[in-house]
Amino acid sequence: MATAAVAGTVRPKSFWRDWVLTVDHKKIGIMYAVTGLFFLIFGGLAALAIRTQLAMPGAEVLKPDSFNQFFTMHGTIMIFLFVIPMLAGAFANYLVPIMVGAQDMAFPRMNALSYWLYLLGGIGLMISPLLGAMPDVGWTAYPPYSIESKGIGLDLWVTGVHILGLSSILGAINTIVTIFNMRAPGMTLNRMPLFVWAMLVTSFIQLFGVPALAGAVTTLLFDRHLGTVFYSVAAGGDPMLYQHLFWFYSHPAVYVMVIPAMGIVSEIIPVFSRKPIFGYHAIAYSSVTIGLLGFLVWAHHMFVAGMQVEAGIPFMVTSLIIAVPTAIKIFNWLSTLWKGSIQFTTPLLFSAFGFIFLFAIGGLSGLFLAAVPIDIHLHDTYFVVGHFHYVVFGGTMMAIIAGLFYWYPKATGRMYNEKLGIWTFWIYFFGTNLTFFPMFLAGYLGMQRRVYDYIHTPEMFLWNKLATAGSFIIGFATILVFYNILVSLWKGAKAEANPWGAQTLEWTVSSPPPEHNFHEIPVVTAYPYNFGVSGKDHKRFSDDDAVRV
Ligand code: HEM
Ligand SMILES: [Cu+2]
Repeated sequence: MATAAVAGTVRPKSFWRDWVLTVDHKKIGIMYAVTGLFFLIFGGLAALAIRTQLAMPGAEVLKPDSFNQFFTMHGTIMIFLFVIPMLAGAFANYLVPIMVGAQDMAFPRMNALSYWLYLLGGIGLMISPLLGAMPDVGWTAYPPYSIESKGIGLDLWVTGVHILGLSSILGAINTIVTIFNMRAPGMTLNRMPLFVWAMLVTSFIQLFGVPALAGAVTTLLFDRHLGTVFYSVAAGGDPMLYQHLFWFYSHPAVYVMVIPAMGIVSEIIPVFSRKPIFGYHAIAYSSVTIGLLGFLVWAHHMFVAGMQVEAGIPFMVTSLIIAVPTAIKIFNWLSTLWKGSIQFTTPLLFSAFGFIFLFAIGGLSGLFLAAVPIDIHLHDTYFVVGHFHYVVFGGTMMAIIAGLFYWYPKATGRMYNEKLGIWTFWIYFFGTNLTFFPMFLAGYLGMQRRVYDYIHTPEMFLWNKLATAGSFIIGFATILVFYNILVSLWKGAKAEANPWGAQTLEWTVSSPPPEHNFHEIPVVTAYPYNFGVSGKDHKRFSDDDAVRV
């Protein structure tokens, strides 16, 4: 055929054209993933440095000032450069268009712009170590200290956060428009995969939340350099204002990290239990509920910041109420697993044991912190550090790894090493509990967070040793993930289009999918979790009785 002959003579695209100038959502998704994983290395090394310093009382691995800089960089990198870009950038980009049956994002060029802004903001944040001026204010950058703290590092931090925020907003708009306008015929809202629902909610959170953060850090910059007094008490300003603005974004931001993770788990569990997901609508709408309630709880971070105790009570109530939609999801996943024909693959282990179990501990410990009287004791202790790491590490990180392995065959056209994946999971699971559970105990005993040493409190020695040992086990498990991903690129068996027998649209095209995903736009006729295996109890969930909307 003439066209084929012509096509055959076209020179292969250069790396520059193929990747740097690409507007293909799948390539941009992969770029986000590679960049995010690259930043994870630095965030992880900073964590190990902090933990090494805390391994034994009286250690002097880091100088006290560098210790502050390291936990600042650790928190900032993990949240702004790894978890959020990984979920809202990598997974959303790769999956949302193809899952709704579209050929690309609604605005492909803007999508590329989002990625490049992310990289630029990331460089802004990461360059300060090279300039010898790392910020030391914690990832929250509270004034008044953040106004007095000297050095260009913090200014770069503010600028970086600002650029990242812009990137997020553009990405959010793109995702929302893609979901509302680009769905294939038959893909009604109630037939959308649950991951897509999750990204819809998450994108709205970004859209409404990020401007508050941008306002907070910009006024901070003004106070530092332009002589404004937003946060200066002496001149009539109020540092509490910063905390309100900051947490108005940053509490919902934890849902930006957790709702997509829940979306990933909701995709994986039905596939490997071979059962329709239990309570599809409940899971979808509980994401919406969590997204809305998430904006009504911010002051639970400020119970002891000088606020009236009574003012905390409504925030305590809303915080506790969030447990309801969260628990709904957990029970739905467990009901889906119940009597399923479960295949214990790596993604299932990371979702079911990893995410559900560890996130449940994280969530339950959050209830203690949400209760004003208990928080007065636990605030700013290692109990808090244990709590949020069970959520972000035990929960979000587990889901990210589950998702990486689950969609690995789709994105690369290769299978990963399952045996190694399963080992990796158990090592992670052990390491995570060994690292973060002792933090609850140390915190309960009164160990403050962000302390450099604890030499006068012998009851904390053991817990810190265990936590540090655990963190190195986590580090080792992370190396195994990288190893598996990289080696399988060369050595992995070729992946079929649908190795898991899943029913969402991305599995109907080749692995990896062609440019523009679908040669012919698919027509969707059913909802994507109609599994059923004969001879099992759950056979009653056959195609006929399954939810069809
Ligand atoms: C190997 C895994 C990890 C270890 C050992 C670890 C350890 C630590 C330690 C010891 C601290 C200092 C405690 C404090 O600030 O009070 C800390 C802070 C923090 N970590 Fe992690 N972490 C890990 C993974 C993560 C991940 C995946 C995230 C994702 C969001 C994360 C987010 C944070 C944040 C936000 C802070 C607060 C930083 C600040 O106060 O400026 N960590 N972590
Ligand atoms: Cu919060």
